[in-house]
Amino acid sequence: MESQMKMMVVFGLVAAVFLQNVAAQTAHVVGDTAGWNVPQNGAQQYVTWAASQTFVIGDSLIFNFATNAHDVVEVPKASFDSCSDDNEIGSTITTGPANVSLTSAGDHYYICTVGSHCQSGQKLAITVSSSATTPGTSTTAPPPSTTATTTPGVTAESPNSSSPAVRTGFVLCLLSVVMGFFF
Ligand SMILES: [Cu+2]
Repeated sequence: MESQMKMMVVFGLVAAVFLQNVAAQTAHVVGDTAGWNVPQNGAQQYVTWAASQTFVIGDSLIFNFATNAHDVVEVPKASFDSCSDDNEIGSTITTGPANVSLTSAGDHYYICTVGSHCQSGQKLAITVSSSATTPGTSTTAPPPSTTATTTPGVTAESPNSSSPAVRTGFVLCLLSVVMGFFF
């Protein structure tokens, strides 16, 4: 009975770590409750929405719309500005709701090509950053400074690549302490 409790504690710790990593990926519901539609108040609606979000590689966009009423097409900036589907990136998504994964950093532009929806403001521009620049990890960067002072070139890389490894190491250490304590 007691050993079951111990196992529960260990599994709980492992689960907590996994959840922490999963939580780093965010599904952004485009337009929130308004969904992916012709905005009531023009293009500013999606500009305002995008400004309220932080997009990171690994996140996803969820476009909520009725199939065939709208579509989603990623286009280059020039096409976004002119509401044309020239040089379309990938394929047109016509089935809603649609889940679009953000797999590369930089600016991404999405429009609806149905009727004059884009001209009426159904267009979305977002900027995706690499996961290394998330606020949560950058604030914990100082520790590497002890070794970084002599190797400036390596400084930029070490927080990015080592933070998951450091976390894993910490957890393994914690687990071994817990295991040693209980068993
Ligand atoms: Cu539309």
